[in-house]
Amino acid sequence: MFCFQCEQTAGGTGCTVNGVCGKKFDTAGLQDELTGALIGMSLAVEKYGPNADTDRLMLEGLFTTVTNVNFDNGSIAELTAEVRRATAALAPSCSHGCGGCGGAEEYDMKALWDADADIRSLKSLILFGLRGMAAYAYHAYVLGYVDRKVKNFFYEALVAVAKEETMDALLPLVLKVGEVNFACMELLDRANTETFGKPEPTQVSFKVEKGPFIVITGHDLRDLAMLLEQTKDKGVNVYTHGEMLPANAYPELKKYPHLKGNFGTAWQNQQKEFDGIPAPILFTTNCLMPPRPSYSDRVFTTEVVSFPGLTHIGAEKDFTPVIQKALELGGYAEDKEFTGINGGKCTTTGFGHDAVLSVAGAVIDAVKSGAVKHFFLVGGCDGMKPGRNYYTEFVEKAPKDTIILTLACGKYRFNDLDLGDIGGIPRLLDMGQCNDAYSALRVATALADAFKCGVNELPLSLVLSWYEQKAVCILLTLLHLGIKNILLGPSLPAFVSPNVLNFLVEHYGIAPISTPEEDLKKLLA
Ligand code: SF4
Ligand code: SF3
Repeated sequence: MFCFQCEQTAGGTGCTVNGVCGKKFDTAGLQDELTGALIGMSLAVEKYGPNADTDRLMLEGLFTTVTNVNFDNGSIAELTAEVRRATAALAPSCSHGCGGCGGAEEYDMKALWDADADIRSLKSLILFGLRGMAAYAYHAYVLGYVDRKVKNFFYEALVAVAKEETMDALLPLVLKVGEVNFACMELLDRANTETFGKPEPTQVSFKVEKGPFIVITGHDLRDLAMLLEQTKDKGVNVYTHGEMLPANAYPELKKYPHLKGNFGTAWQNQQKEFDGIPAPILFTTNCLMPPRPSYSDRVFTTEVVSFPGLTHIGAEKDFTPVIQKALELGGYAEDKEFTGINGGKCTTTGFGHDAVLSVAGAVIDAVKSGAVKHFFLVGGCDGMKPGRNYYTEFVEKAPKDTIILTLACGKYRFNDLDLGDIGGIPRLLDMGQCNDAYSALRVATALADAFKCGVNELPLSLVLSWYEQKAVCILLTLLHLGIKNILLGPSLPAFVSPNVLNFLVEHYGIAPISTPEEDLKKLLA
């Protein structure tokens, strides 16, 4: 196997025996085969045009290969077979006479992994960015939202992965992934806010009340909505986990009184946190870690998430087995207090672009009067590396006249800290999930307009953490928008070759994080 798509890749270069994430070598092979089949399907679509089946399979297929989503060989092989059937259906007769290839050869992923370092790097940036973007497009799609430009770009970019062999051809496409991902995040923002209302600043407790409960994790708000509806009046409470936390701020979700709060912290702590809780856990997206035997009978998956031996809730979305499990386990006998990693008992979320821009006047005045000196966007994915404490320290050490915007699961490093406020504006503003990077960009653009300058001229610095492929597409969006001097950690991606890195440093001033003290000094200079 070869896989180097995430930050915890073996030795910082690539997983070759089994994945550090728990993905087995045969599963990696099947994911490569699936990706090769999707590229083949794109080549056929180039000739014959897409249809509803190929559109859906493109999103499901790419999303399935995102880190910590699908470990189940059976479901991956079945999806690949579906992709092949859809491809064949595009062109019943082909030049080879095989009748099953849609007139296009599947792509052998070995050609990518063995390519020249720079070509491999650029193609990986495109492919991994597409995988992350597919997850966002998928969440919008299940809510009935599709953007033609986004939808068609998946095919176009995968064709380029198969056909283009020069840096000149691939480099613009890398940035185009960022451009299209901006449209995709905008689409998902619209899908979420038009369906569930505009997020409102909401305090979220970490306490678990006595009685049966369900923990739901991942990014899919629609799954949470359906679970809340099905658990209504059943005496079962629901707690968010991980990237589901911001769901507590959406009016159409928080209206359910049995959506009680948030359990646990970021994904990498799940094996410890889920062990021993008297409740089932439902995974709607990444990040699933191989469950320990001590709690695997309580873990359920849905959508493209799958793990051998776990109960999967299919498209009919009947959550009865999860609800039954919650009733059977019964929850805690008494209310139980939990805390965030710094000992805080609650957090506040819901500072999406509408909430922040509704107080834009106050924010602008605070900057003009000097009460607010600088904004930091400290966000992204969390992960295992001990060096990720950097982000906690950075936020703790940021001067009191600075505001921290945050998003995605990296915020669990500091979202229970009480940072106080500046003239009524909270110093820590949780904008939501990783896809809500869209909100951060909307706010940054609005501030730039108000101060009649570019985003790079604002007193704003981006200090990002990455782990999986959604972070890749977001980073590409930031580059597409011309945002400079981003600090990235805890380590730089293995799939960025030295030449490509030089390009990013020269044109965008990207740099690795160093120490909180040094970085703060540099950014505030
Ligand atoms: Fe390794 Fe990450 Fe790939 Fe898993 S997803 S196999 S940890 S590089
Ligand atoms: Fe976290 Fe997995 Fe990336 Fe949506 S849940 S940010 S790591």
